Amino acid sequence: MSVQEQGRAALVGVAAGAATLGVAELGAGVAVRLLGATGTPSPLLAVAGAFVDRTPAWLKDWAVATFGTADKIALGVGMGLVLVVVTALVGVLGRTSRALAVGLFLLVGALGLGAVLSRPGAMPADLWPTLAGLAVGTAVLVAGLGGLGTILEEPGQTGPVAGRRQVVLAAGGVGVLGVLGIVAGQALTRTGRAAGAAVRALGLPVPVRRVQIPAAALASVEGQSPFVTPTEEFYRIDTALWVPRVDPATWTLRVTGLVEQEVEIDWAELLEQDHVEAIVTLTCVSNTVGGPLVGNTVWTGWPVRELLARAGVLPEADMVLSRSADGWTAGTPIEALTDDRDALIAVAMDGEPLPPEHGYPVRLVVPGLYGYVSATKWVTELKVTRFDADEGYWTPRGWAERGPVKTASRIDVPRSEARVRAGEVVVAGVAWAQQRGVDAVEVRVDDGPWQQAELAAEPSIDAWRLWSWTWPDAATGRHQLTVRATDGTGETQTDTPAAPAPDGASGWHAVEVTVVEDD
Ligand SMILES: Nc1nc2c(c(=O)[nH]1)N[C@H]1C(S)=C(S)[C@@H](COP(=O)(O)O)O[C@H]1N2
Ligand SMILES: [Mo]
Repeated sequence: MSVQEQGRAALVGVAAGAATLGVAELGAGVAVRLLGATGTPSPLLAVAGAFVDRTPAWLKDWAVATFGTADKIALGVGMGLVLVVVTALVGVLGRTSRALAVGLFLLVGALGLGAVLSRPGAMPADLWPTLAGLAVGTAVLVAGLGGLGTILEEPGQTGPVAGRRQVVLAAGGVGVLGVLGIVAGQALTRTGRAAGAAVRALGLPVPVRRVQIPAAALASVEGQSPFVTPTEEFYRIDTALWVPRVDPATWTLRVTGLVEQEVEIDWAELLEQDHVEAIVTLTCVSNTVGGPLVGNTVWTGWPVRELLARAGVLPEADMVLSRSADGWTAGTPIEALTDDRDALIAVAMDGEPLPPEHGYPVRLVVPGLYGYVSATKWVTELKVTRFDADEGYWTPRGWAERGPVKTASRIDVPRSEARVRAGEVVVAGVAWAQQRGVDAVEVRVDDGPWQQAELAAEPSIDAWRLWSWTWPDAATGRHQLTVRATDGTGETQTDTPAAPAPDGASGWHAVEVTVVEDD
């Protein structure tokens, strides 16, 4: 088989794949938008979701480290490449055996169907878009291979043949249509899943306790993180490939498990409770030393302990497994939700309803714990249970059962690899030790002595603390600046480096700068 023939056959395979997904994704968009599908009828999103769920910790770390919050885009590109290669192979195989090609094609389709069925909230009806896609795709494959095959069987053929060119053109056209279908279907699905402005206009509770942020807590240095992270810049981490659309009108939160009585509240009831404001810094366990997966804001919510008290927690319970609308779970030690810290059933951040990607309409925020064991977005259930009976989503995937936040500090300015002018150089950043507070921050130039940084006010031990230090006499050349914090219990951050897995990174943040002549 010539390279050219192989190329044509590969094109037919890819066109069949594109046709399948074009029909399936368009159908999925219709299923989500018009038919109220609760699962994941999109085979692309279902396969991606199933893949993410099975991602080992090291791969997740690598993906976050390499692509940051673009990890989902990277996953999409990767899946696209794999699909092109596999369908091209199907096409080439079809030149030898049409039956084998169709068999392999349907096998890949079956994986998609399995993925759709495995997603949270899946119903058999979620399968029809993929089935319809497979029917169309198989027809394209058989017709395309047939077209090429007939031509091949004509004896003594040499130059270009009109029929063959027609097959190639048709396959190309089908491929383009398929890609358009995929794009349109995904757009339908995703916008359908994001909470619209209409449902967001439902109003917020008036907190019975407000926080005051003193001016002395705010940033004083340009380039330093603002004390309150703007919501649109707040990091986002979750396993959701589309943002779950949760309608407050039908949302409820149930307390189940080891309780005296099960309790369920709806949105209207939640808004009637006594909400409070709390400044809490949220951190991801995947954050590397000096990394960006941390943000601070004012949360508004109803204390979790009050809801748990209504249900009556049984004495043997030691964990709450919170579950989100998309099936994700976190296992939180019961004491973190029942002691007097501001563990909230939160409905607002920075005075606004939660954006869809941060958990609209309701999420948990628990000071002192990494997000993966506490900060369930789109929360719908609190199952009171035991660590020896249940585990949160990330625990069987290589992350620790418990995730208290480690004391950390970060240099925001100067940035790593910055060029700064000799003389006075302002060094500034943030430090956090939720539940313990930050008592000191020190900065060191190269191997010099530790110098005390100036600390901004600390309106809450659960919020990060801004700090700055003026390097009085920066001399030309390359230098390293290192920071370390001491928490409210007097313990200084360890310099022993640790990777994020299994329970959070440790080590001191350092940046390299080049000091240039002052002119
Ligand atoms: N439903 C759901 N909630 C979730 C997660 C998730 O994957 N699904 N990830 C958690 C993790 S690991 C973190 S760090 C925080 C991040 O919250 P944010 O995206 O609002 O910053 O959400 C937590 N809540
Ligand atoms: Mo996280």
